[in-house]
Amino acid sequence: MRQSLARDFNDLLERGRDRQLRLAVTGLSRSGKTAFLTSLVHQLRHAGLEARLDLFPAAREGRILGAQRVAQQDLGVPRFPYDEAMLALDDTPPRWPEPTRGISELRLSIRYRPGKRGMFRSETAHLTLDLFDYPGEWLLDLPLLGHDYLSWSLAQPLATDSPLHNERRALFGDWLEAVKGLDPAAEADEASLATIAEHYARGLREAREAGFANLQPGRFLLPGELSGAPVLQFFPLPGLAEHDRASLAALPEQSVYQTLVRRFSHYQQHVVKPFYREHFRRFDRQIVLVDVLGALNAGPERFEDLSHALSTLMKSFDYGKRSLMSRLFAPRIDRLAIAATKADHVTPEQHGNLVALIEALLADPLQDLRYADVPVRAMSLASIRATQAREVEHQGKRTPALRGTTLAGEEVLVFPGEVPARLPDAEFWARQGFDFPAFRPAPRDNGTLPHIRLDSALEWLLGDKLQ
Ligand SMILES: Nc1nc2c(ncn2[C@@H]2O[C@H](COP(=O)(O)OP(=O)(O)O)[C@@H](O)[C@H]2O)c(=O)[nH]1
Ligand SMILES: [Mg+2]
Repeated sequence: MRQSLARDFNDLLERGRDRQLRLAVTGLSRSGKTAFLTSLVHQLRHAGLEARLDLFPAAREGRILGAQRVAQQDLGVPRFPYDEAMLALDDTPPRWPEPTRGISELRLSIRYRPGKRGMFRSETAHLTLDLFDYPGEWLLDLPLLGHDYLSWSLAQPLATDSPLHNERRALFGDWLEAVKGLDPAAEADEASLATIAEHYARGLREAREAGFANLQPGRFLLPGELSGAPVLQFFPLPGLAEHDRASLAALPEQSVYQTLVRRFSHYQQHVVKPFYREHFRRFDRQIVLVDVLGALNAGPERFEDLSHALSTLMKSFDYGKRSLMSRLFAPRIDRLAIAATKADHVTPEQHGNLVALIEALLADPLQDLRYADVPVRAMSLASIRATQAREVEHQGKRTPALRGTTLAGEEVLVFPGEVPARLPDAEFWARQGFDFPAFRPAPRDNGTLPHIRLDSALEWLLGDKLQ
């Protein structure tokens, strides 16, 4: 009661006055962050004009008067390359924006007329929206903060030789070969550690190319100025066990094991922590983007891998009281969205299943979030719709299909398959009922970027701030 009174009072004070919102757009690499941010900025800039945002009342009611990019607060962080992204999308033929290699941010000033309930009905107000884009590779390092070297090493997929990881193992062949002969107790040899670490980094890069998600350490994939530094020269040691902890701890300083322990902890302290302290601390809202369909398309091992990567990632965000991140940095996220991206890869009647599937995939973190009383919504969307829904006659029946242009420029009409509403089981994979090509974005012919339910995401993330 008291709390809600306080909230009403705050609302009253805030209304008609400038508001501010910091939104973090997070997701693993290739999950669709750049496309989402580009479309979000684009739609807001065209809201109230030609943008189609029926599920975003502030826009539908014509209360958004404009959105402009303004100078951001942190001058040391690159600006989100919105213009470059739009240029790519407007190219002939249209291209997807280039992947971004680092962190970036963008500040939008949104001018709007408060809703009917506002006290200052006729006045206009501003919402300053700070948007943050983090490389998926760096986010992957978050879970690493909850480990020490031994527990991290044991948690890595190749720590044991389970057949679950056969495809991954094939990509790490050189590393597995090289690390096999390495004795944790032997004296560390700088050059050989560097070589083995390079094999490991190459395995990670190839695994990323092959669609794997659970890839640590993330900086090995985007080393930037750390390229070649010893802090990036460690890797897990297969064949260790928790019950070796005491004997491993007793190994001499110069041993392979102790050297890797030092590098791991240096990486935690000097690479991962500063990133979160400086860039990842104070945002109010977060959207987590997940390419569920891409993982379905890639098969069972990749799907399982995504599931694992997401649950560890979400555990480290963990918005409840006990979480690692809240203990370290006390974030105050008051609202969260979890979105299955690229929904235009499946026919519209599958979208309900897609939401059910992402809820199943994130069941544990969703439960924790609800327990922590953080409002959260799962949805499916396409930031930039590249296909059109059609119906075709098939054996006398009308069935749904998608029309689009492949990256190679071929026009196709496809039925990509049914999305399971639950986590796919062996039977689903045996049927292999899922397949779609990547599509080229459609030319927008001076219109706004087509999307699916981006307006619904905007409403969930910003709607209340534009009341
Ligand atoms: N069809 C379709 N493809 C998308 C969409 N969003 C992203 N993609 C594809 O996914 C790729 C990766 O997206 P991007 O936004 O760069 O991912 P990021 O690494 O998370 O920033 C793009 O190059 C597109 O091929 C979408 O809404 N529809
Ligand atoms: Mg990106």
